[in-house]
Amino acid sequence: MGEPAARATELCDAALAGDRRALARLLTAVENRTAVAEAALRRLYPLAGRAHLVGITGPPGAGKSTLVAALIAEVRQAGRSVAVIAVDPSSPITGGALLGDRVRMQSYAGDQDVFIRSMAARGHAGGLASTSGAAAAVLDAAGFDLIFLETVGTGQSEVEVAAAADTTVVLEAPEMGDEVQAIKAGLLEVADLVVVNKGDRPGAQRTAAQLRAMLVASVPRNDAHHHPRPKRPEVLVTTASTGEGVPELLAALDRHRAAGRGGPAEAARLARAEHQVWAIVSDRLRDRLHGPGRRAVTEATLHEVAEHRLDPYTAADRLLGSLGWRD
Ligand SMILES: Nc1nc2c(ncn2[C@@H]2O[C@H](COP(=O)(O)OP(=O)(O)O)[C@@H](O)[C@H]2O)c(=O)[nH]1
Ligand SMILES: [Mg+2]
Repeated sequence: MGEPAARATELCDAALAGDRRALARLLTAVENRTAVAEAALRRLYPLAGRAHLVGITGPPGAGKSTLVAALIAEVRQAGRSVAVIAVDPSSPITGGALLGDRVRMQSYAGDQDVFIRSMAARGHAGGLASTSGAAAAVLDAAGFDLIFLETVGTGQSEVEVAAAADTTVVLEAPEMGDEVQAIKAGLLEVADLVVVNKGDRPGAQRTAAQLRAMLVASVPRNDAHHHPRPKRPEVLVTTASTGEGVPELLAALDRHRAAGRGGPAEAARLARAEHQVWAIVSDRLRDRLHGPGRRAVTEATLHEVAEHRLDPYTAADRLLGSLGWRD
């Protein structure tokens, strides 16, 4: 057994036995896409598939982190375990700016059934989705009942991360201005549940009513991941800072999960699997084509395309041919 495989076995054994430091190290390996991570995922993936993966996205400041904290409290009260992956460079959930959040999170310091991890939104296109998908698989294998993926709904890749979950929650806050209204349309398409947070603010109920009207007007359709979304999303109102509406939100998440068996959630899982496998296939192809012995030919071919001396289809055939691939 090679060095990375041995290290992976050691970390996996410890993480599965409940060692949270080993779990954190595995997630670091996943984030850095190391050989240890790959070996660990080969081992852990068959153990995953039981957790409910919930994406929470929305504009910055809508209250995602505060809501996640409130959901953690609710989930723990029900005796269930929960992990959070915050894919948000500005997320206060573990490292950041907002003292209130940090204080709230700290009350879980000794709780084995709460695990919080922030993840940098970096890497190549699709990298974020495959990294967070792999991180979710590790946490799933470690036995967490619920996994929340908090992403800021401004970039396409962040939205995709949340949309690849079993259940996608899009958070809005009342009267956030025109700029946010523009984001809204795109975000709503990926929503299984829409939550208007800051229910204590004036206009929350009106915003919820407007959103319900928008959703009635829009024809349900499949999103970028080809998830069938035949059901119009429910619109709920929460006040994350007091916990109001949070039990109802958790109940709605559970309902969506229960209703999704054999339906949209299955399709979401298939789309996620496809995305993960294709990301690995394309990484491997790229590595091979730029590896020793092939790099010069690959680069020369790319230059020919850039200079319009070769068309991209012929170039692709030639590169695949150089790997011995013929159809
Ligand atoms: N009034 C009110 N403020 C809230 C509520 N939820 C969050 N906030 C505040 O809104 C700000 C942004 O919250 P945060 O959770 O960091 O938003 P995120 O950027 O979406 O993660 C913070 O000052 C929170 O305390 C709420 O329900 N009501
Ligand atoms: Mg946040």
